[in-house]
Amino acid sequence: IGENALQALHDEDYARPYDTRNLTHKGLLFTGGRDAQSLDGAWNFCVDLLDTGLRQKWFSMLPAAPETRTEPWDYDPYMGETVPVPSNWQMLKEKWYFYEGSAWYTRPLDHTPRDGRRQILRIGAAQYDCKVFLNGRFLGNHLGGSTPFCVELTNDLRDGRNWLMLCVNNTRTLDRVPMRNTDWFNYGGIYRETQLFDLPAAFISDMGLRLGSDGDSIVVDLTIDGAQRGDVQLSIPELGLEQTIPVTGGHARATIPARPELWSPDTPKLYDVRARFGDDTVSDRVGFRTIARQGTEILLNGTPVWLRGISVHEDDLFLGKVTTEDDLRARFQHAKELGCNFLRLAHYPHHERAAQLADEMGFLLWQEIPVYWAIAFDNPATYADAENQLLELIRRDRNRASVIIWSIGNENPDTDARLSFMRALADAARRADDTRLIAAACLINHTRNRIEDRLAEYLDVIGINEYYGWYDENIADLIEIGRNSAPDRPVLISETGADGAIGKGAPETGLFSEAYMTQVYRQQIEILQGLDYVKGMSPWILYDFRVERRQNIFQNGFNKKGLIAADKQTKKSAFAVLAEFYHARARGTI
Ligand code: GCB
Repeated sequence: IGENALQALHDEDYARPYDTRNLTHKGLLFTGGRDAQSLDGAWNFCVDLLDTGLRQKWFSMLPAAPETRTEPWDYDPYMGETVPVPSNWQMLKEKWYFYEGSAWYTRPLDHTPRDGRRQILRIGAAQYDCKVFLNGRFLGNHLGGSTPFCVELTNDLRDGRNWLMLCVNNTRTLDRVPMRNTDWFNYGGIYRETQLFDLPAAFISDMGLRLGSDGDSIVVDLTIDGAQRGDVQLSIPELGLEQTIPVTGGHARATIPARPELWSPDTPKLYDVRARFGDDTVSDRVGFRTIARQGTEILLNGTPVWLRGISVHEDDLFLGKVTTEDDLRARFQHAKELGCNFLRLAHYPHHERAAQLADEMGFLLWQEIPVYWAIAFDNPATYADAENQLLELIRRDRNRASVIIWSIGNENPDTDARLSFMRALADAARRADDTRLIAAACLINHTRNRIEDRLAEYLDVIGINEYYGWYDENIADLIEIGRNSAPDRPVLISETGADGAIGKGAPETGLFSEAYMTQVYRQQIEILQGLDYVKGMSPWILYDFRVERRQNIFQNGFNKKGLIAADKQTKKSAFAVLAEFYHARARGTI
């Protein structure tokens, strides 16, 4: 038995050396408008339930013809089965459907070095822990299954053929964010785009733009990687704006007088923005608007807005969590048909294209991190992971006018540990971005029948998930809660709904019937529209979605609260009920 293999058999702490070099928001590259080499396509693949790969160091095995190898091997990264990237392995083979553990992805990278160029790898998302190896060297690991991360390859790339290996692990644990128990499917793998950026020695690594607080200016904020000084040329042609912004200490900031037309769902006006530093150019399409809360109102560009919303997951019958342009467009189209001006992207950061399309099509968005139910609120490592996911999301999407709310959690038990954890998250979000509202799905005190959550005072919008008529059978309690509560800030009904099975074997009446679901919608709408502090709703949910924990004969592995079935086509009757309400609200007739 070889030395590596022998050591591996006795090494209980096999994973520790690979957890120390974290890839975080600090290294996340601004990619707007940049060309990149796509690394999508076929990657060599192997599931690795026992983590043999880390123990035996598969990543350090050099490519060689089998007949020339001198030691036996349990896996050869350079030959064998391939899978497409992006994908979720559960959707590729039935035997991988419930697989949780590590999996290895390997592909060649051919490289010709050029003086002064830098190479940055970007992974759109990998669920959940992703360790990156290049030519046998460990370059870092990323935690969090829904945000992008970058790793610089420059100093480890060789002339000619290189080998990139990613070890992706989707094991549910108590200290992760989310933890072991969720109501959505634990898809694993590299399920968003992978890219390689070839950049000059100094480049723009971040660019943020927003409307100045006076409304008469645009505030620009740039970070340069690889140079302390120089000039950035910023232009917004449609505003006739051309500005030189000096860089000091690697940063460039400016407040530029300008009066852009304001973005809103009715007028989703976007401006092309371009920034150049030396040989490096980035661009973005940016809308400018204000969002604020005043008492129980939410003000968009100074005017009260009522959020006609719907919640959505990232889930597809055939693709799992892989998002396509067509699917996103169809989703927004359904939201338009419903009469929505708002979507809640639950319960984790969705594909970045979602917010870009929402900018273009005119939707307001709630974006969220998976601080879901009872995660390990007293564990500092769990906090670091949650905060990193939040800051990565903010960094990725802070130029998106559609995003008005960062949500920091969902239905978390009201403990002291949770309160300090989530207060810290709210502070971190505000420090990173003071131009948006902070929310969370908060709690109802069911004994006193009123909205009551110590977290509320640290939020701008109180999200309430309530299932009166479903989990809480007595719908009359909702009327009492409405009466007993007097929140000093806006409440958004971030969830409500009922399962409605359709098709063969579905019940005609009672729980899980379409008729019952429709009745719940009617009752909810009637009660909620009478509450003046309720400033919107995003019922649960647009489409039925896959989940391990729901296995009764009507669910069969799916949550059936969708207004549309999992085929994303067949509408249930509650769809028309909500649409009628939203269209009437939009017309101002109720
Ligand atoms: C909730 C959760 C959501 C679930 C939903 C349900 O409160 O926030 O993730 O899927 O209820 O259907 O039970």
